Amino acid sequence: MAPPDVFPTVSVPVLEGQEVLQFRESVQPSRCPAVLRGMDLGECTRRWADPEYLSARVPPGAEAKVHVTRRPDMDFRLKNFEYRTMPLAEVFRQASKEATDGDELIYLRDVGRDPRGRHPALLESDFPELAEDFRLPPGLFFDEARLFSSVLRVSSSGVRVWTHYDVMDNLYAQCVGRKRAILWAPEEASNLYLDGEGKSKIIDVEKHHPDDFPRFSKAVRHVADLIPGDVLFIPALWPHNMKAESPGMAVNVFWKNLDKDLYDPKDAYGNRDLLPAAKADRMLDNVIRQLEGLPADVKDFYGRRLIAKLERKCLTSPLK
Ligand SMILES: O=C(O)CCC(=O)C(=O)O
Repeated sequence: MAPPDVFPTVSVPVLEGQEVLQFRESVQPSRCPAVLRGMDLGECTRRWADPEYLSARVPPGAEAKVHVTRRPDMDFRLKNFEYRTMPLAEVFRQASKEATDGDELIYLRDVGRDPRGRHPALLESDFPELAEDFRLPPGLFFDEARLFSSVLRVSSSGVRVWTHYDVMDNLYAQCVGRKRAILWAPEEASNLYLDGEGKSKIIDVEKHHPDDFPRFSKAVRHVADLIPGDVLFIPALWPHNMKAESPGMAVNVFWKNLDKDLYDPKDAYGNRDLLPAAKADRMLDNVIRQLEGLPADVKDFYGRRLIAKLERKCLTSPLK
């Protein structure tokens, strides 16, 4: 068997006890991920492992829209999954089963109760019966007035969520099961081949892709192995890829860590680019159009000059 592909890797620091209390003073300002271990998340860490408990808690007949796939590495472009509306009780039962190759796998990301998907998910209003079992110490991590969403996630073993970034700080609380999180610093952005929607084009992140994505191999990955009671701090703009190593449940909480006016008011998921960045991106399309009529070598020259200018004016460290 071929040896596994190896990437430059660092472990995400695991903080416990007093260190967790330093979140606002040192962890969040560092703009680096950290695992806050041994958090008291409420009854969820004990009760939610039991699908029968969960099924009995939610109202009879309650349904949810889930991703269903037979391929553990979900691919948002090839859409190797389907959206299916299922009874919640069945979601909990099916996701909790140990799956074998080719079985249907489930991934639920709560999208809120608004049928048009315009309102951010909130555990308290979307799943009030389950919200009683979950808590994060109020005020310890961020001012409550900055809360954006709290999202219930349910996952079959093996499901991997594609690499993407969000624009808000995020605490990912692992309630049941094990999860491996791979994160990349924002300065790796150009090595991750992000598309226009902030998702990486690379689905298989365990392999090198020398032909299609040559720069990917040098991107340094930060890895965290989460267990129940862990809370992973995912700073805004850190692309991340998450794999369920067992059936699992989590709640993740997004908050507006920057000036509220910077965020897109139509954003329901915490992943639309900040308004000035989205505007700059549209303006760049215009810049590109300006160069379009030029011969390829001339366009290449001016393209490189523009990149150098952006590097000089916008980056805090040189392009890697
Ligand atoms: O449920 C997962 O594993 C994905 C979580 C995630 O991508 C996020 O919190 O932004």
